[in-house]
Amino acid sequence: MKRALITGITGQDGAYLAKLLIEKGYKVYGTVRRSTSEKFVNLKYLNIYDKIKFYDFDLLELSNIQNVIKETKPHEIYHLAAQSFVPTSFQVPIVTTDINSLGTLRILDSINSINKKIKFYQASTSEMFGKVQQIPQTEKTPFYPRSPYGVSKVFSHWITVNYRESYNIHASSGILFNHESPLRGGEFVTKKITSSLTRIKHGSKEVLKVGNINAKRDWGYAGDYVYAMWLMLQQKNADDYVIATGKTHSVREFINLTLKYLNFEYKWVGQGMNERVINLNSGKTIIKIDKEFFRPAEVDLLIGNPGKAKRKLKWKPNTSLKKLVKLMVDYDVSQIKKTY
Ligand code: NAP
Ligand code: G4F
Repeated sequence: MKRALITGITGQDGAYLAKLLIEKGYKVYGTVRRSTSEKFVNLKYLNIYDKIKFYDFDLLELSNIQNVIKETKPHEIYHLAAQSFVPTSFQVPIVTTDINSLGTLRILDSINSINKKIKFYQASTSEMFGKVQQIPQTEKTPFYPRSPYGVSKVFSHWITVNYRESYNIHASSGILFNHESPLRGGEFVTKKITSSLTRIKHGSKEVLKVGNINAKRDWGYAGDYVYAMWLMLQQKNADDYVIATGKTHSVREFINLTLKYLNFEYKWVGQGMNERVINLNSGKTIIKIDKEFFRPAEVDLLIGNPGKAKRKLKWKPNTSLKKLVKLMVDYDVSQIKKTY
């Protein structure tokens, strides 16, 4: 039986990847940071909580990382744990760097000293392209990160390449563009939009406040993207791959798709910071722009070219943005119905 260790199993990707690996017959071990609040909602939602063995784990603690690797003896490590929210990285840049950059190095160095045969997946990101130097972005596009998060991930990306080349470790980086799902964290823009507009549709009086609605992202579905992670570790040679849809849409377009799917009759009015969305049935403002959600430096446009992954991994995205919005809103509606 193959054994996989997933760091960050309580997050969005960790849940979908654990489900995929369990279906493939793996024994799955998951790392969890202790906290007082419930962490296992995603795993319980996917009905896999009972099938995973959990280990207390923090990326800041080298001996803890080494002990978990020694105890679980994994064939594959999927390193997904990170401080993954870009705005928070501006607030806590040093902690973000310790977790994301040194955390990755701690795992790679542990692999190098404990068992070089363990295959390693690094969760790299399109945020590394930042102020993009090429459109669309490929594995060869130079990085120009625009946040402490992006910078921290450039380090973890290159240290993965370095351990592969220096020590012959099967270490691959997936440069994944934004991917979303019903299990996406609530502060990321897609989930914030679908959950808030769903609540408003069901009677909430709240106003959805957003930042830069002109930013464009290449959004895919997390369920499709975790399959690419697994494929990377099944290749003879480790390598780096862009995983993306090849299409880009603005936050405004994402809002429009959600409003339409929820059957709102609505109108955008005003300009710039005063732009807002009016619900034509109630006459009320339901979406506003708020400067609180703008970033010190923005990534204006991301669009990836997944050509290499298509050719070498035979991977392709299967979920359109419209379908993704439907998946997310349907889940949000089901949660509201469950509550009442
Ligand atoms: P996520 O939902 O934010 O999950 C992050 C996970 O990391 C959580 O399980 C979290 O645990 C854990 N974690 C955070 N700090 C830790 C620490 N100090 N020690 C141990 N665990 C820690 O992220 P995701 O969307 O699933 O993304 C997975 C990975 O892919 C991340 O590395 C992210 O940066 C990267 N990525 C994501 C995207 C995307 O669009 N989703 C795109 C490219 C790359 P808690 O539950 O305790 O917080
Ligand atoms: O959903 P976001 O917070 O995701 P962001 O910053 O692109 O980062 C995500 O994707 C990366 C891959 O490129 C991952 F590496 C990273 O871990 C994370 O998963 O913001 C998307 C865009 C930004 O341009 C932001 O300025 O939406 C814009 N935005 C506009 N209003 C907002 C809001 N973002 C958030 N979170 N909240 C808003 O109200």
